Amino acid sequence: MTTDAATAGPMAADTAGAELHPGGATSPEAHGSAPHSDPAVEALRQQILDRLIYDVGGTPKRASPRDWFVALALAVRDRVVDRWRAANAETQQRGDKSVCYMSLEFLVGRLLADSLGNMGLRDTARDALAALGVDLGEILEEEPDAALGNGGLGRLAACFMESMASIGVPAYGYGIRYENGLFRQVITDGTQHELPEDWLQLGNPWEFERANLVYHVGFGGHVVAENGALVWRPGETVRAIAYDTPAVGWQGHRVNTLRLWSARASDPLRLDAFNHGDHLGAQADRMKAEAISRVLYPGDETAAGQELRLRQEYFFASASLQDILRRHLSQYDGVANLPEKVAVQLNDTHPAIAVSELMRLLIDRHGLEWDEAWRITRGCFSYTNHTLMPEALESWAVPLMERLLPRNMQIIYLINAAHLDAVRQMGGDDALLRSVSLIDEGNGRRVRMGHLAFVGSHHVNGVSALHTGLMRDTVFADLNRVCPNRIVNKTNGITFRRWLLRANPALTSLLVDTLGEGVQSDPELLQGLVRFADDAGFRDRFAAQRRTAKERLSHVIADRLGLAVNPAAMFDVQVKRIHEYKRQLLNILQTVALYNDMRAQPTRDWAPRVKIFAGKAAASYHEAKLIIRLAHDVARVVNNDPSLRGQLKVAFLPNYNVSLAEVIMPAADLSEQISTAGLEASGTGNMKLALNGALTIGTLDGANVEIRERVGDENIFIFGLTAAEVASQKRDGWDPRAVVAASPALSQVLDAVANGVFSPEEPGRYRGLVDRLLNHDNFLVTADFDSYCRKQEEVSARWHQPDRWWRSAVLNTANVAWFSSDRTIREYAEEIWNVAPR
Ligand code: 26V
Repeated sequence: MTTDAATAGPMAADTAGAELHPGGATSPEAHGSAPHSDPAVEALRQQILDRLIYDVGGTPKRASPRDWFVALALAVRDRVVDRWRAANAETQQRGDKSVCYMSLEFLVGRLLADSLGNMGLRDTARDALAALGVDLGEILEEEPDAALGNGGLGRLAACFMESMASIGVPAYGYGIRYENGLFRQVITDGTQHELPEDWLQLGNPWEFERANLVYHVGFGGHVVAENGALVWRPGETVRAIAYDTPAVGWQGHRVNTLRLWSARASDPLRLDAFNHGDHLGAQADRMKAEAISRVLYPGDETAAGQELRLRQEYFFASASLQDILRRHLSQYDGVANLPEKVAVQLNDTHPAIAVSELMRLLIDRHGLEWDEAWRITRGCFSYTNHTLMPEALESWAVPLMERLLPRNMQIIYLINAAHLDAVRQMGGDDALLRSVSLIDEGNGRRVRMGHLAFVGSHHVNGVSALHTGLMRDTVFADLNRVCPNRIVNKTNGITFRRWLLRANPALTSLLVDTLGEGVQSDPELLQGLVRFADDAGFRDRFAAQRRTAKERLSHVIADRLGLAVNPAAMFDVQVKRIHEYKRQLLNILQTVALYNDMRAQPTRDWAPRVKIFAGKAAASYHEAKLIIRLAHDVARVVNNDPSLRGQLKVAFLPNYNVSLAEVIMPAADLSEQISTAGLEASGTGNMKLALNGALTIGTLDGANVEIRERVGDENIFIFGLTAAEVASQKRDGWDPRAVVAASPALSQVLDAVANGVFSPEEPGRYRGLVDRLLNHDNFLVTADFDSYCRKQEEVSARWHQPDRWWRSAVLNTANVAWFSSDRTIREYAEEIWNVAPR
């Protein structure tokens, strides 16, 4: 094993070519293209050619766009590697503290444009490729998205990796290298189907396989007493192999490491069985082991699915901690100073088993006493909570934990005993003890992973001010009482490099022209736009740049849906995972109400709108899939009704992912952030849309609250019940039928939906959906409907006053600099990690 993987070991594919051709440079004549006069362009052109010939094995004449993509990515990677080695060497030599961001999800998207942009190579690459007769824009489209995440939580981890590198926080991201990331969504007749996303099929030029960086992770077996010590004898061992991807910061300032684990069987082939003709059985162990890194979020409907998920969590937690300890001990004599050198952030409870695993490694492998191990463990960990929804709070059945992780289960019991003793000493009664226990006794005995993460951490954070307040007051109220001051807030952020500079080059060039180059590095300079909000000429330029983005999105809509939309219409956008609490249904029902109104008053001066939806539903989430179906059914009717004269269109774009988001965010006029108040922990799409100049229509939920504080009440459209009102209405009981009866518009909409106006071929398709609203309406769709529709009318009225609309839009862009993930990371670094950015 090496001391530091980024500075040692063979670099797999990329050095293979160099060995064949140590001289490196190829003569331009050999490939029939002339040298470029700009030396920087010429150097990159040469490097791309070398990579194409010696690594891809292609020739310029016959190279496919994919070949050029790989050649360019490898050429860029070479330059990144130099910075990477330098950054790692410096951190090690100075003994700086570093961050380990443990996350089962990293929703990275594409890396080429990001690396080029951050390395300042975008124009050079464009010219170098042009000299080879290749178009950079086309090449960028060749890269598949790395979709190793479900939604906001995974994308946050990716933004944080970019920000940590940009502001100079030494960091490793630890996760799993899933062979199949998030499924590809295909819609046929309005129904979602899930297809595997095979992002690694053609290889991945960004990663380095560290064949020499391997850890063993055990499962099952027994704990036995040997010479007075407890020893775990696992029944099965899986190998974890590291794959490293460089994470490049702004202007190549620092390069960190995303280290993802791939699972391999310890004993890939039972040769005896194979030779006896059992060809499949001989490989069964291999299949079982490798299933661990096969798919992101395996379906957990079945017991087998749940077990696989727990195996994933433990596999990556154990491998990552073994790696952290190995790196630490290569530099220091012991583990006593681990908390001074590493901060380990648990991204949600998915890595929470790391708490007991670090205890196990410190005690069983490194011979520490319990108290010292606990001091180190609590000194290292901190935990971020991303949802308070009860059905999303992770817990594992005790019998499963005992069978799969017997030693960890013993340690969890011991942690719990010490924790409950302390609470008892504080005078805690039985009710308090039951509520703060790591074991839920009421529910067939389950380990509460949120409690384990909370107790094992020095800080616990929520992701917006409102959400953190709700953590203190609701789900974690009792733990907060016994561990006061542990909960802190860290409002989420987004990386402006990806979500403004790269996604919206038209707007960025206007910002640079107006505010200077500095705005690219320092988002606080966006404040300077405030004084341009009342400048009609500037507002026109702002609207014109956004028009470019809207035309681009119109083309995507035409290509993918065969639907013509008017780029001059208001683009009203709701893009995010499909979930009942996010209330896409509320938006669709308002669309139907608007449709009814437009037909009833055809001569009114309607604000033309395109309702744009995108998002995936979990494969087994039937209600969410039905909402997708309804959106399509409504779209079919609305889009084909000539009486609307094109004033309303509905577009559901399939397969929402990071790359599609990069096209949508710059083109949105209206940002729909309409979750039931109290249920959206933060939201980050809300920040991306506001930054690009969309006005928000939203509830006082998650980070919307803080967006309003910054952009000002007159530049955001807030409606609906507050979190406190939602809680009291639920507590007091309420009757959705009475609410519907009191709203003629809603009654009409629900009648139409329930009676098959949008599904004439199956009139009863939405009967159940409407019945659920009338009988339960758990997400208060009916309760907020009228308030939402009134707010939408205000939105339309504002659209009719372009001066006011664009003034508000400019003020949104001007005032959201605080939502940069650089700010978020600085706060974590200072208040949680105690790491100094440099
Ligand atoms: C998952 C599930 C799955 C089971 C059914 C209910 C349910 C409800 C919520 C979730 C979300 C799990 C964690 C998550 O992704 N949270 C998101 O984290 C983002 C980054 O902090 C934040 O912006 C989003 O508001 C939050 O939903």
